[in-house]
Amino acid sequence: MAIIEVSVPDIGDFDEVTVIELMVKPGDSVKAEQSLITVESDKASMEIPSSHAGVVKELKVALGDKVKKGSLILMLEVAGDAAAPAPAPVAAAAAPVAAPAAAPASAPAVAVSGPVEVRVPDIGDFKDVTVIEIMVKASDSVKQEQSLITVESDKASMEIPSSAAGVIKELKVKLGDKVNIGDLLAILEGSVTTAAAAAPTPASAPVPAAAAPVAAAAAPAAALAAPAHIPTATPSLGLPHASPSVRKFARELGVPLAEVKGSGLKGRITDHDVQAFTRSVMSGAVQTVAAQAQGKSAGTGGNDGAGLGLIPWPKVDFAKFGPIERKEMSRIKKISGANLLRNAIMIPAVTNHDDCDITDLEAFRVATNKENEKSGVKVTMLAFLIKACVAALKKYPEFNSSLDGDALIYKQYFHIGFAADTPNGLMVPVIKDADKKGIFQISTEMGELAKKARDGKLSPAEMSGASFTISSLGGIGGRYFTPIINAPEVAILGVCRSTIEPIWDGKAFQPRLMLPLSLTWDHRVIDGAAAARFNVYLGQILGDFRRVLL
Ligand code: CAO
Repeated sequence: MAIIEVSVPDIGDFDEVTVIELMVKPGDSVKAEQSLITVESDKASMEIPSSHAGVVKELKVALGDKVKKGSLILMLEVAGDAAAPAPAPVAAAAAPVAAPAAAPASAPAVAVSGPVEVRVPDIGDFKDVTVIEIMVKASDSVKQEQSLITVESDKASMEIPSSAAGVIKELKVKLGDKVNIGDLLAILEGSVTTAAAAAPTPASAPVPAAAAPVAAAAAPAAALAAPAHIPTATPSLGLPHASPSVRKFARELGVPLAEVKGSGLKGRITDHDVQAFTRSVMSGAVQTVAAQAQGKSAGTGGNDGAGLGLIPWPKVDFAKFGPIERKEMSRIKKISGANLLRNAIMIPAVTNHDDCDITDLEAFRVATNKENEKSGVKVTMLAFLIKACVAALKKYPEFNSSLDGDALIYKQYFHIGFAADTPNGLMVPVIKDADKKGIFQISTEMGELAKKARDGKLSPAEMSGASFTISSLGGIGGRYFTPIINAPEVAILGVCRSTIEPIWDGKAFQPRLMLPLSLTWDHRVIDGAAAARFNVYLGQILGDFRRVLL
């Protein structure tokens, strides 16, 4: 083991840069080339990597410190004696960095008129850097050396300035584009002033890259790719203050950096800030602007319907009309409400109503329950409905499918959800593999799941995986209703209270027990005729279960 010093390597023309981020702390194990600190000039930020692998013993810089080539960053404990000459600065071993060329601001300017191409200047070893910010737009007047875009490699970001003054006629890059030396950025027009070295050319002839006012990166190390430094007066607009690695981290997580509050020096966003933001979003404490906008358009956030182009939700001072009490909705109601609204809005749903004769089935159910009184298991109508639906789903498989883009996923399992009314709101437990279970087992499981639902003890697994859902209001009453499909399912069966009806048998009216069915289906997947057939078949089975055997 040996202790070595890790110092700032050659960072080219960067005279003094500010330490804006400490990426390691004492006790951390670091790999060779791992970034240790981020430093920043007025136009660029860069990460300084470790020259060796080892364990950080002591940090020798603090946030806000000014450092330059040779400044001690930290003491590192490294294995073996390869690094035995501990005090020797390791800058040489550290990847060298770009040496910016002389800023051309000093170059004499010449005035020309006509279109001029602005191209990516010599940015040293930077290849395929990504455009992460566009600071100007067509018809903007720009000064010579005004920053036009920001590009980013995996370790550094830099602003690319205009090589000339003029009015932007056309921008030739967009966010996310990869650019290289010589790529066309913009076409300027009007009275264009450009550096004398950069002979202004018509649009057809590119401005020579050499003339562009940026750094000529001298060193090849990709790990410490240093940004070109161009001292211009225009500040960076709008881009959140964060190092390239933090920006990359945020991109990977899909975190909108502009919404993250930085806790670092001068409000700089650190990776901890990104993590904390992600945690807040996941816990529901914070909503991203995009989610808010989406929520609004789905009516879950602002509820103003603006996203759908609707007039705003009415805001009424109810207290003006009489006494009121405001009560927060339960968490389950809020969650199910958001889901129901999305499903109601997004699914072109149609509901078919029908009645089926369950006179014999109900007689059978009552007799079965009588016979099995002692077993403690009560056979319910809903259990028969589940079995009948499984038979209908087998016959009409598109009802047991889900949309996946332009394709349909046909499920070969039959997991049936059933809506359960609970004090906290609507829940949908799922009977898994209902095709493989008998009426007794289904009745027992339903009883257990319904109790768990009421007690708020259903696990997420017990509520997921349904391929079709039944919502039964039979125990309560009503005639028909229009249930909302439980996406990504494509159909749902609503059942209401059965009543004795006079049914014409061809000779006379007979008192029959009729069960009202309401089948809602997704018209993107199912046609009206198929829905009618499904209901008819379901009714036939409920009328005579022997048909399942046919
Ligand atoms: N017609 C007539 N009577 C019916 C019936 C029907 N379709 N369905 C059930 N019944 C009767 C039962 O026979 C039982 O009568 P007895 O007490 O005399 O035996 C009574 O109604 C109560 O049944 P139940 O509710 O205990 O059992 P279930 O299987 O019908 O329902 C469950 C269980 C969990 C689905 C139910 O309790 C429930 O929560 N239903 C509400 C579902 C809901 O909210 N849907 C709307 C969703 S959309 O907002």
